[in-house]
Amino acid sequence: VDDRKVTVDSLILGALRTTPDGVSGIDLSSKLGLTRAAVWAHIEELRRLGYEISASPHQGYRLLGSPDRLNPDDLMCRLTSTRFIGKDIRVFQKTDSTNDIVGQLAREGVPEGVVVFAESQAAGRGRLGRRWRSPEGKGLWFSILLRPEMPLEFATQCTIAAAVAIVNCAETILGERPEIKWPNDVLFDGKKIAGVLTEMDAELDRINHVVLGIGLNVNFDQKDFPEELRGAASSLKEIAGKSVNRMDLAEQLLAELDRMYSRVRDGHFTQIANQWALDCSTVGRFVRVSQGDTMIEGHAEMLDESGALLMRDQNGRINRVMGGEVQVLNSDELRKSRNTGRE
Ligand code: BT5
Repeated sequence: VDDRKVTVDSLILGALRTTPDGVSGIDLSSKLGLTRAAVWAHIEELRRLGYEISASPHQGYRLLGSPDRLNPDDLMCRLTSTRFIGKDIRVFQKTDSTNDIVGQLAREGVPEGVVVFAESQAAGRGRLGRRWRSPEGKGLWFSILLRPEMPLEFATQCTIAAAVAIVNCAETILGERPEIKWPNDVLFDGKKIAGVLTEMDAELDRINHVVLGIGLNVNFDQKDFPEELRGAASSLKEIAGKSVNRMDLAEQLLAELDRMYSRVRDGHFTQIANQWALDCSTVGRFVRVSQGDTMIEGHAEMLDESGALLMRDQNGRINRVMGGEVQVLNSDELRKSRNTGRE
């Protein structure tokens, strides 16, 4: 039994996409159990949404072009074989934060895998109350509801899995792998192109749900970034030198997130952790991690099985770090830090 939320528009778009040479009105109406007039009405509705669909007596309906707008029905018809993610997809034109919407859905008991996109967010959030800039049409701003049956410390695995999925997907477009800055930043040439915000609701030792929020910069030019991000942020378009189709990207990214999350669920996090370690610019460096008022310095050794960063301090002790702000130390800072340690 498949519990996907499939609509008529989704079935029509699916038929148009699988038969690019055209599908007849009769075929569509018998397949969907609708009158030909009803099929026509749906086609008209899709056209109003910006889908370019030709209709001719010979070739029937043909899909000639799609708009640069996220469409849940279109995404649903493309993602037919995911295991967990994307069986229910919703798109908002504008919202405060997709993480809040998914959090709300989670409390209402919606099953895992629901994905909420927004074309723009008025109050997109980063960690620690920071802002995430999410202007209309420039990126993929979305959140996914997960309900992993795992102890709460494993929520970090979801964040790590998401970061690796973003890097895998970006590589297919850029031909090169971006780097990961622990735990949640994806950078290219030192500029941030994506971030992950993981929020969870848990009891003592059980995760109720995880909201995985992802922001990926797609079609920004440098001038589209607000002043404070210029030079510090980049986008796939800037790096690739051409616009990227957001719907194709969303399809690929959700499929990749589903593959990575399936590994987490199946207990194969180690595979992801190994890939992560290769991509991560934090591992193998001397770093400073700040968590509020406390600060830990040391050599970032590796991830443990729950996704925490293992750091060796000057005395050789291993510290397990679950979150915080990482800064890679340069040689000056390193010398200073060693001297302070000796006092
Ligand atoms: C993150 O936080 O990187 C997590 C971002 C998650 C955003 C998604 S969008 C969908 C979902 N709904 C939400 O409300 N959030 C999630 P953090 O590591 O705290 O980084 C935040 C910092 O990144 C900011 O302080 C800025 O310096 C920078 N920043 C803000 N917007 C950016 C952008 N579009 N591109 C690159 N950097 C940005």
